[in-house]
Amino acid sequence: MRWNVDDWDATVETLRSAKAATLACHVNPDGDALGSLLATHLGLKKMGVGSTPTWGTSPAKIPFAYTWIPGAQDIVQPEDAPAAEVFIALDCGAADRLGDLEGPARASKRLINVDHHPGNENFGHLNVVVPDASSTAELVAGLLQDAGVEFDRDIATCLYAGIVTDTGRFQYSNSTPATLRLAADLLEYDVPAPAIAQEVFESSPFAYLKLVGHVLERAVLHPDASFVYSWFTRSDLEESGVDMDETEKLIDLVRSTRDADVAAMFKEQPDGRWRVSMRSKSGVSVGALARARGGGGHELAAGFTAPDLEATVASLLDELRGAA
Ligand SMILES: [Mn+2]
Repeated sequence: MRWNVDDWDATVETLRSAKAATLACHVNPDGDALGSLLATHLGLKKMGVGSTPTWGTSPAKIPFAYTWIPGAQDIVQPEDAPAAEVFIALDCGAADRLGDLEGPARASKRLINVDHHPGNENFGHLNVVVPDASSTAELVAGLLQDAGVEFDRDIATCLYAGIVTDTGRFQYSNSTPATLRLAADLLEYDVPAPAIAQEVFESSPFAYLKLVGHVLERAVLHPDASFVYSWFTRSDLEESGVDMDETEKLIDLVRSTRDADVAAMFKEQPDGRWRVSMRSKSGVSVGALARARGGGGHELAAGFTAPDLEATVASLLDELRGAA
């Protein structure tokens, strides 16, 4: 084990001795959420543990870019998840990221929290929280290895999917030599890396391109704050036929301009509030900006929810101009 985590050995022991476990990643799952969820699930199955993978949105529907991921056929709806003695939360920076499953998670005898988000509240009975890890999948790889699980193509594929997405295809600063060595080891199991790249990064439905068009056309740049943002509404999604689950990467298009260090994407929620995703390329911690607004995340990638778009932009501009 590379990381110095107090609860590591107890977590490995719990994985080895559990009879049954319910597993959940965060709502609106991304590649790391799904990859770490299903790698853990497949690993537990191999150890003979009755494992149920899910997440707390009804219906829990796999995003189109991940329908190929091994273990997807085992995912159950959150209301059908059994009240197992062990509950494993994966890639959840806070307990409320479990959505509808926060209650069942807290009610379980043993709640294990495996995550790499800074500011994680250690909401589990056992906490494997490593902000230096590239991905939750990287932590799951270590836990499964220490639990004696032999990797196979399916497990390696899930782990690789988590790592390649959370590192931005090994481009972000969280990509350490150890991360790349692990990825190389995973490729030894015949992981279909080019096919994963194509499915995850180049498989947009045509309708998605139209939504991208709207979002980019609307983008607003504030050079004095080095800030760029854009937004989309519920009716944009309805008109384009794109699911909220499929909008995770819009922020990456907006952040790609050289004219801003900080980017935000405002996504209108069913209740009319805005889910705000933020990214930073500089010393500005969007994690701090998000936490100050009741959200959370990493220093360079974070999010929060706000009632009003204009007021939120104004308050972000105030802080960013102060920081500039
Ligand atoms: Mn992650």
